[in-house]
Amino acid sequence: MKEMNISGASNTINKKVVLYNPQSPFFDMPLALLSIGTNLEQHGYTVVIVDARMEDQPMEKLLYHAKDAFIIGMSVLTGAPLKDAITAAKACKQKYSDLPIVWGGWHPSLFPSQIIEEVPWVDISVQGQGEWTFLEIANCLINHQKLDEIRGICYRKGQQIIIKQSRPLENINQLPRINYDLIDVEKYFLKKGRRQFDYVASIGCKGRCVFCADPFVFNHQRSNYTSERMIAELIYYQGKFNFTEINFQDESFFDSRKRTIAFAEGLIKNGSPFSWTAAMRADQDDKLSLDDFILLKNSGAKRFLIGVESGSQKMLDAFEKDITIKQIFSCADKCKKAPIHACFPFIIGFPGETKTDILETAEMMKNLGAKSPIFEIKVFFFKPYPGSKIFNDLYAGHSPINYDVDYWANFDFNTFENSGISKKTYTHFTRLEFYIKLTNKKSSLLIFPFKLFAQLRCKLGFLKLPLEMMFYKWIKSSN
Ligand code: B12
Repeated sequence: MKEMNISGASNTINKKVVLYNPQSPFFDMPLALLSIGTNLEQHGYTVVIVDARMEDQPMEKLLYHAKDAFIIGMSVLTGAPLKDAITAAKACKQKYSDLPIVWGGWHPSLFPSQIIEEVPWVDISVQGQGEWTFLEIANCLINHQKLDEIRGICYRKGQQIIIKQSRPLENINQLPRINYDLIDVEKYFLKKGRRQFDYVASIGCKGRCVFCADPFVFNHQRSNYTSERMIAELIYYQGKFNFTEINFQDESFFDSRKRTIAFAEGLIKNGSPFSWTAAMRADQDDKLSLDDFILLKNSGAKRFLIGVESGSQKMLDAFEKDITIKQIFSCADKCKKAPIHACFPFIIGFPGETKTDILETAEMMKNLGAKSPIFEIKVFFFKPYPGSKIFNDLYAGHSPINYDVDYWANFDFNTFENSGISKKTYTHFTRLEFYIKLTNKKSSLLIFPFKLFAQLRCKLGFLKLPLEMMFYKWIKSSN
């Protein structure tokens, strides 16, 4: 095990930091690196962000910038991004063996010591919020000091792996306004195919859902921007980047009614200059009246993502989701009346789920889908998620699988393999999702007969022999 040679960070005169965002299939702006990078800039560092998703030759670009950097930071999610981050860290270390490499983000927050044990190219893994921790690491390396005083990190020291005490969540209002010029914003608009700006107004979530890793990573703590800050920043960014919509990346945007309403009123005062989408917990609807929903709509609210997970109250209680089926329908009613588009994701295949629970879920999907053509139903298949309570309960100490770094690098949340559900259930629910979507499509001469079939199928629950589905997909693909 090789301990990092802190004095080996030979380019400290430059104060150049390179931040790397690994490969993944979507083009959301790298908000974590932007926030960490802006904070470093404010403290006199030069920051370069290399986003692998935006480059033709990302590794060449990373190595080019690494040459005169004194530290590299990488943001790592479980799955494909982890796989790419391993390759990138290895390439950097092989070329510049003394260059310290720091990983942060959700995967290193979940597996601090596993990374240091199993990925020899990584020197430090950071747990939880990164802005303050990374700055302290950078200062430490520049000044050739020891890492011992820094909270929320894990690293090698001789033969030992040191895991420091975790860092409580800091108030994000202390952070400077993000400098989006660290990335080429226009390039993201181009890749997305629309002028959609990414922004996050909070960190953490107070929910305790057993299938989510948030309680583990942020320990039920949460910090959010004030509504005044959000309005001032977004109006400034809109003037600068001329976007038409905002994609709020918050785990749960509507935590406080007061903040939500002040934000919406602020946007209306400024002429509702863009549309926006955000994630909502269905119980947050209790705090918001129909008039509030209409106000949100008038401020530009276009689409809410409302996690349902299951149509069985028994399962929702087992997930400790603290949400009732009644609240979900009440929330849907307000979206319909406002009107605001809504997407309702479901998850099939939870441990302990019975046939009755699955049938209740299918019914709920159909009922919600039929409520309004502006509603969308999404189906996912349960996979034990690293760091979640459900994962720990299921596999603590007696799993047949070796959950090493390699396993997590090849982990795919989106496939149904290893999800524990049968091919039959998988097929049934992907077809149901397809037919519900079709019933909500705008009518046209072409769509009309397909819609009729889809409505009938949803009503009867008969999804076998989907010939018209195949025909529809064939027409679409040949257009
Ligand atoms: C935007 C987003 C994405 C973007 C990626 C953004 C990017 N980096 O390029 C895209 C769309 C690509 C994405 C993909 C996926 N995502 Co996603 N995503 C998010 C989302 C909504 C926002 C992330 C964000 O920008 N947050 C704002 C920043 C400021 O917070 P942060 O990311 O936590 O960063 C802080 C710390 O983590 C840390 N940090 C982060 N990076 C670094 C780097 C260094 C060097 C340091 C020191 C610290 C550090 O410091 C930051 C500031 O304090 C989060 C939920 C959330 N609100 O966090 C889910 C989330 C991160 N995603 C998640 C999941 C499950 C996925 C997918 C698996 C979804 C799927 N079904 O495919 C895939 C991942 C893998 C794949 N195959 O590509 C999970 C976590 C998964 C995990 N264990 O890694 C989250 C938490 C959602 C959830 N609650 O389940 N995602």
